Amino acid sequence: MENSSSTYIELENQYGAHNYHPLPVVLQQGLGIWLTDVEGKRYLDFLSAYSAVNQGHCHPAILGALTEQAQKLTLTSRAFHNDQLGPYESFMCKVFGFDRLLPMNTGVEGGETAVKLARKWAYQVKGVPENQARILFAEHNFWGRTLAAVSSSSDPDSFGNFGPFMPGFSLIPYNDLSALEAELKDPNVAAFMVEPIQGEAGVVVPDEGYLKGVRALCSQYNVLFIADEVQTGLGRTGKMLACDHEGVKPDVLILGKALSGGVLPVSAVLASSEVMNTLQPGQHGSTFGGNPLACAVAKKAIEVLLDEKMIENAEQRGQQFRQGLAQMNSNLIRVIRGKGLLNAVEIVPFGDNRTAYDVCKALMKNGLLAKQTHQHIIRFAPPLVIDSAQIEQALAIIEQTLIEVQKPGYFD
Ligand code: IF1
Repeated sequence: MENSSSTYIELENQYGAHNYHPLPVVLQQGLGIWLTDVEGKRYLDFLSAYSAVNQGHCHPAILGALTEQAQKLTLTSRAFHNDQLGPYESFMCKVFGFDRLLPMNTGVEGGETAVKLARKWAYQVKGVPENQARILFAEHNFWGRTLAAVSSSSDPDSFGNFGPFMPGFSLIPYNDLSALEAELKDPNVAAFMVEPIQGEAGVVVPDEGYLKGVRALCSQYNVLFIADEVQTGLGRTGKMLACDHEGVKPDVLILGKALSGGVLPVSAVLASSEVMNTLQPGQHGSTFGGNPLACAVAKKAIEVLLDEKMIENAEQRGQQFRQGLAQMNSNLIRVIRGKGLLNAVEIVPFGDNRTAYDVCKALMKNGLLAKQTHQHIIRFAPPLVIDSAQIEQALAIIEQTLIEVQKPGYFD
């Protein structure tokens, strides 16, 4: 007899760090937009592993690239060349329009790399005095869990009791160009690192024109515009990059998550030669960065995104999803926002202070997996391969669930 969900959960409780509070579901299989738990129950995945599975779970072509390369060569370290890295770098630079790419593994390593590049560029190109370089971040940003990342966080859950923090980091309000310009007047500012849409903050979409304004101000004050597209990139918002909605090109682009289709950790930083060549051999890197397996998988993950028109589908399905939510006229839905298939709903507190987590548990019971971010916001982000009928199926589950949770005795 297969172990039950509770058996697996108990093992994690007993032997694992408690650094997460997952929904009580134990998944065993994934294909496309579908996940199956150990009891054989199927779910629509509306989290996509925080946008790491844009191409759908276990995409056959991506798995094909993985298994083919895995039989040949997985890792050489960068002490030697391999036959996958150069073609991958060339492909990526052409797709995204940059001179050079630095391969890393996790998204936060991409962020760390971008920050180090910005400091190097500040000292060696802009002429900022040594150890005086400043980097600006937006309040409510999220770019990972390293000490540098949490040093730029405004969320006590992220930085609490992890001090002392990285010096030279400053926070400014998101979506506020005058606050940005006020800081940019300081000639020691090296860069402004920002998410084109803030994911963890609750899918916060800035005003139309904000990104254009960031681009113009960073150019005017000779400051690097670093776009963290780890979550918003690779088709998630209905364009290849969220920056594309305003036609702006950052100086440094950070990619991760769906860069591998959720198959293994792959991240990348793309920039001009002026920025990238501030790094000389031996000044940055990683054991697995640029490994042949990751390069083969990432190249295929981008190819399927393009060949299967997933980006266009994200735009169409996202509009359908937001319209469907609006037509529900549910008294629990306060706000609907998002672009493409990165959407969020703010839930009005109900019952005896029931929150988004309670709604997510109820959605799980009805066969849809989503996750709250902060107390009253639910993020809905299915794989970009979802079709129109499946969007309707998801909307029906959401509508039914929002009615059920308000029935007397539902939570008894
Ligand atoms: C967790 C959040 C999302 C990211 C952006 C960089 C990274 C992330 C915009 C770092 C990672 C993940 C981390 C994961 C949960 C998830 C998350 F809830 F934490 F905030 F998506 F919103 N830039 N986000 O969203 O990439 O190093 O993780 O590969 O830490 O719980 P990573």
